Amino acid sequence: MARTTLTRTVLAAASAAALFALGACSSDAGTATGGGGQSGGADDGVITLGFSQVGAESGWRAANTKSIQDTLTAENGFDLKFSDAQQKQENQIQAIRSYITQGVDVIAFSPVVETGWDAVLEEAKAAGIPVILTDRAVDSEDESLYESFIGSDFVKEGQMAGEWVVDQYDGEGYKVVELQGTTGAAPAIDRKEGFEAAIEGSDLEIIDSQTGNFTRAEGKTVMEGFLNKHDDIDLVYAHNDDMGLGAIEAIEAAGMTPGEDIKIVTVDAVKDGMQALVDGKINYIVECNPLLGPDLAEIAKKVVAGEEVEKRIVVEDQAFDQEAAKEALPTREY
Ligand code: GZL
Repeated sequence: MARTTLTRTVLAAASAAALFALGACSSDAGTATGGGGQSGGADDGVITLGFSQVGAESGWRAANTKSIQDTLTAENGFDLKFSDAQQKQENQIQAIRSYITQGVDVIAFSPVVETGWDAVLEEAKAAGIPVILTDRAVDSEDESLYESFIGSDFVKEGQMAGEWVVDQYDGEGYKVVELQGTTGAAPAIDRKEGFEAAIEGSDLEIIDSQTGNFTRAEGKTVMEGFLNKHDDIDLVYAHNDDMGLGAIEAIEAAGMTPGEDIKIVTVDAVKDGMQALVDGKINYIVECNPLLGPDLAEIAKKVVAGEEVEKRIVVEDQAFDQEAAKEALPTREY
């Protein structure tokens, strides 16, 4: 069956020049006033934006960083200040405080975990600096602490993965092990929730679940542990391609054939994952589009201009089986 495609509503602009090509669909969001009534910075016409990135843990993150850096350029009216938090919340909080001290026009970040942000976001609000969330959400009760959240629906991604697994393997008594993303991160929490909801009522059973922190190395190590502990694993559900690729290494080192002896389902659809899918080592991938730069640039410009912005911009995702991956891989942007 060709790829199970939810209608893509985000035109993933390939370059900075495609700002106008945005089409991110908004979910049932209300709209926020841009910048909380800020007069808007950028007196010189240049928007100084401070961005705190999670880290460089995966192929997805590298593609996401490239999209942001390729779009928020001087030619596009931005002075981008970019920091890599190496997957540590304290580094992100430090970076955000630094941007506040510098008096940037806008702050944007992908929160490594959902909790622990209210204090620093209150400081940004007190300084009159609007904040935009990209990729991952915060669990703050106070939605006035940020102008907009641009990112995929991770629960739906988990559901899409689970629905495919049920469709393919229900009735075979499959034993599943789960490689979770970073503990406390929105995609890890939500992809787990969505997958479990989808397999509810089937005869598939999750017999083990542990974080591999979204990295290939940790995914391999955790999978090695699973293989030592269980002799009846039928399928791996990995919250991202990189951990799935690590699992492939562990399965092959154990003398088994990934994609056959042990099936693998992942999320992201970055090039390395899609190649493994074409090669039959992964069986299904749900995409999580990392090209958020154009959406961020558009929302930042609106916020600085004091225009209304959508509180929630949902990046729609698609999914790939092997046939769909063979068709899509040659023209993949990431
Ligand atoms: C998802 C993103 C996740 C990716 C991982 O939007 O936050 O973090 O799925 C990445 O590959 O490390």
